[in-house]
Amino acid sequence: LTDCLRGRLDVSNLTLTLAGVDQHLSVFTQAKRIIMVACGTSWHAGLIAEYMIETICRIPVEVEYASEFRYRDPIIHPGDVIIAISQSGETADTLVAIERAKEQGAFIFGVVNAVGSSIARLSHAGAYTHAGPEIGVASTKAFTAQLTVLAMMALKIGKAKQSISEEAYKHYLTELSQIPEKVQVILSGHESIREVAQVYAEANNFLFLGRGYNFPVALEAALKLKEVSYIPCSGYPSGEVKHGPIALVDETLPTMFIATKDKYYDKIVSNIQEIKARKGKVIAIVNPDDSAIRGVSDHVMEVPETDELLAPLLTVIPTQLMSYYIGVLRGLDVDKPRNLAKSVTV
Ligand code: F1P
Repeated sequence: LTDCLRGRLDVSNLTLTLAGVDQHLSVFTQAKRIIMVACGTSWHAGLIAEYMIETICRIPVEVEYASEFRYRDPIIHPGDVIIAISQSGETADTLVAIERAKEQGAFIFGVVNAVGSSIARLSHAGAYTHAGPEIGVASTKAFTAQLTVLAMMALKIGKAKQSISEEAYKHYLTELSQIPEKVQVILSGHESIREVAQVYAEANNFLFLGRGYNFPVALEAALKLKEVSYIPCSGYPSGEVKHGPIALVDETLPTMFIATKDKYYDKIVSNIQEIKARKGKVIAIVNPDDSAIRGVSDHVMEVPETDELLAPLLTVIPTQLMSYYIGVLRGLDVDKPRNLAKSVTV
């Protein structure tokens, strides 16, 4: 996990990375359906990719936990495209799930970090994420690398399908090329994230909320904190909070809102007010020019502005750093959390 501080996104690698998409472009443009299959952090990347691909390519996407998919009897049509996402490339659940789908005629595309791994070899084609080795068990820079590759895939397919305009395509590319320096800005502000972590290091519970592209980031933030601090925590879409989780809120519960500017901004402000009205503590991830959310939150963490489709690449980083600092402050080995393995091969 300490790799998070050293990790960089190398957008320049993507021409090489996406050769597998170029070679099979018609498979993607003609796909009636894409199914993401993955576990853990990689599954969260799949959820964000669902939003990206449906927005840019207008292809229906389903996102399946491989650990369920392999044990049920899913309907696979020949011509379905399965995107298997895995850092290690060795996760047994994902491997078995794609074996089954392949037998039924699906086209398998692996988005994998480990070169030559089992999932890469079983796939018809793929894109390596080139994140470098993850030192810690909990996945961090692999996640941002997966998102980058999946965003580039969506753009390539959308351009070929003409489901986005040339202007929108260029806009996303420009935004993407600026992500590495924006990541750097967030990393250099890590001291203020540590200060917030210090306030909540002894918390007994944590809630993470987000809407749209930031909803899967809330899920990933909850998973990361759970993995490295053992604090029970959960992530939900912000709009779900009134359907149950609000019962947890009192003055001891910290709630983190992933609340960068998007079309749901006003809704998020009222979600925060609902938590504050029940005396909950609120930490919000916001853009620098934000004022409304800043005014109703106990703490804010800033991330530079980008298009909402790419926001997860930035908003996840303060959540990773907060988990890291809370784990360290609790005296835990954040690189080797108890009961977890880097590759779950059974
Ligand atoms: C999936 C995963 C990781 C998690 C942990 C256990 O691995 O759930 O997301 O951090 O290491 O495995 P992978 O298929 O992406 O290698």
